[in-house]
Amino acid sequence: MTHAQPWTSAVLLIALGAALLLSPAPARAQGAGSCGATGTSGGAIVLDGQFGDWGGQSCIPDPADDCSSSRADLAGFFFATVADDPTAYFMAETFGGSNQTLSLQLRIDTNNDGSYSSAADRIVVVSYKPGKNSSKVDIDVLDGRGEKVAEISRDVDWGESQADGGHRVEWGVSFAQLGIQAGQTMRMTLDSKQGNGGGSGWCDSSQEVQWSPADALGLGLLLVIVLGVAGLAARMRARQA
Ligand SMILES: [Ca+2]
Ligand SMILES: [Ca+2]
Ligand SMILES: [Ca+2]
Repeated sequence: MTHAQPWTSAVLLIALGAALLLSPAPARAQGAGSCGATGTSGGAIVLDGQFGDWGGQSCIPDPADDCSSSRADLAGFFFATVADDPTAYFMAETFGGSNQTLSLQLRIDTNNDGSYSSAADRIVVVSYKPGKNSSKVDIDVLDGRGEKVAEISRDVDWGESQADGGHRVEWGVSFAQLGIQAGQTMRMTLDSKQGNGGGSGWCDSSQEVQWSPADALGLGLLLVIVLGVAGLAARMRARQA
């Protein structure tokens, strides 16, 4: 019964290829640099107002003194994905810690066509108010025309308290809320200003970056693919027998 052997080899080859394709790989970013580790690179990003999880993640450093408000003067814009988690994570750091509200808008050209203003594009609006020992962070997602897509948070403690410096905030947006598939290339820019939001008067902006967030599809899907291929091989063998 030698005719079964090529199928066995084919299944093994396809399974190996799938394993290689699906193995965790860092999301690609063009133009990203290092802003200096804020901790040890540990894999998972946890939205908890603690920032050690951002060490070693991709980052766009931003110069000092390019905005009249040190509170809104961006120092770094970080972004990351985590294996098996279809979420894009972000973190902003400013030079001046403060009890003042920091407003941010993350503009995302999701379809990478050079325009940020279509229904496919997204604007993530962040309001970060440090309290004495905690913080209040509100996050909303709009489309590129300003129509609301999702409310992500109200009054969550995802920023540094005044006691901890009051100059870093983290958040996450699911791929579904962004309207993207894993691995899709998009462009993005982060704008900042002191005080409450609104669509104008931004003080500082990060350099534009191109990013392909990927969640490195997990073992579950790999197993489904391998079982599917094995099932097909078995049916073909049965047909040939
Ligand atoms: Ca964290
Ligand atoms: Ca700056
Ligand atoms: Ca666009």
